[in-house]
Amino acid sequence: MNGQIIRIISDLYTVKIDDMLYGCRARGVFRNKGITPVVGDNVIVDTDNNIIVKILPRKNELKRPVVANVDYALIVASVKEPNLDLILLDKLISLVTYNNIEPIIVFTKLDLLTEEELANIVELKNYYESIGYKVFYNTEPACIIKAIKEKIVVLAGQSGAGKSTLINKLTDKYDIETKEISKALGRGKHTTRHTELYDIDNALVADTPGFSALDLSHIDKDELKHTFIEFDNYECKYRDCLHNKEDDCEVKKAVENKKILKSRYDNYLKILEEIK
Ligand SMILES: Nc1nc2c(ncn2[C@@H]2O[C@H](COP(=O)(O)OP(=O)(O)O)[C@@H](O)[C@H]2O)c(=O)[nH]1
Ligand SMILES: [Mg+2]
Ligand SMILES: [Zn+2]
Repeated sequence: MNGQIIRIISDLYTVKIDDMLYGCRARGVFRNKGITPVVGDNVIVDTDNNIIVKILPRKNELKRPVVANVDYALIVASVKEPNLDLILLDKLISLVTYNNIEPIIVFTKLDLLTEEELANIVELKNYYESIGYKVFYNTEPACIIKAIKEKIVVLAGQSGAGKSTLINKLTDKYDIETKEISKALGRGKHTTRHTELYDIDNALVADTPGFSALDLSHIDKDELKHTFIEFDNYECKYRDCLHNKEDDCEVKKAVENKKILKSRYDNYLKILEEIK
């Protein structure tokens, strides 16, 4: 039968099959081949003997924490303290998209904004939603819980953005340590020391995934443009157009016509320059 590994304690694997949990061992053959089943793996289980007999191909795999088949990344972006960092946001969106993970944007600390600043955030939210992303505020935990139900989720975002606070808003099961942000630096201290998977309404959520290095260098410049999903709506004169110096670039025209958000395009060019 088909199931998914949701917990591993030493060599005991908890596999969820339909809505039942099975305590399983893994077949010795995996060890010989150097394959280790990880949380998130879709597996085939011999339910007569409670043995995992096969690991199905992974759509992605994170090294820290070790988890496979991540569905969503909750990209937590504070709008103040630390200030909204749109290039970081767009980088994270690209990075997770490249890894076959769907981004969900969560803005935090809206309570620290003036009304005028708030209007800008609403506009940004509308834009990211218009290109197909789910966008929430951290003040709507019920909507976030609904969106991630039964999925494997990682949290990403700057230190001090409010990731641990968000988990505490989503569930009262854990009470994760959060820290005052350092006023001197205007940014958070590193408060998350260890990684763990939190079970939130049957969603598995990992704090601090291995994206902190923000290494986009393995992304090819021809692949980067497809991670800016709205660019794919335009057909340029040249099929290999990088939307940079080429003429008859429909993406550049769309930026001029305000169909594409200027900051998205500027951030694309910056990232393109970084990976070249
Ligand atoms: N005013 C305000 N403060 C917040 C909000 N979310 C988090 N914080 C504060 O920001 C600081 C850093 O939050 P934390 O969850 O530890 O950030 P992490 O490093 O991303 O896990 C803490 O002092 C939190 O209390 C929010 O929505 N509004
Ligand atoms: Mg934290
Ligand atoms: Zn183009």
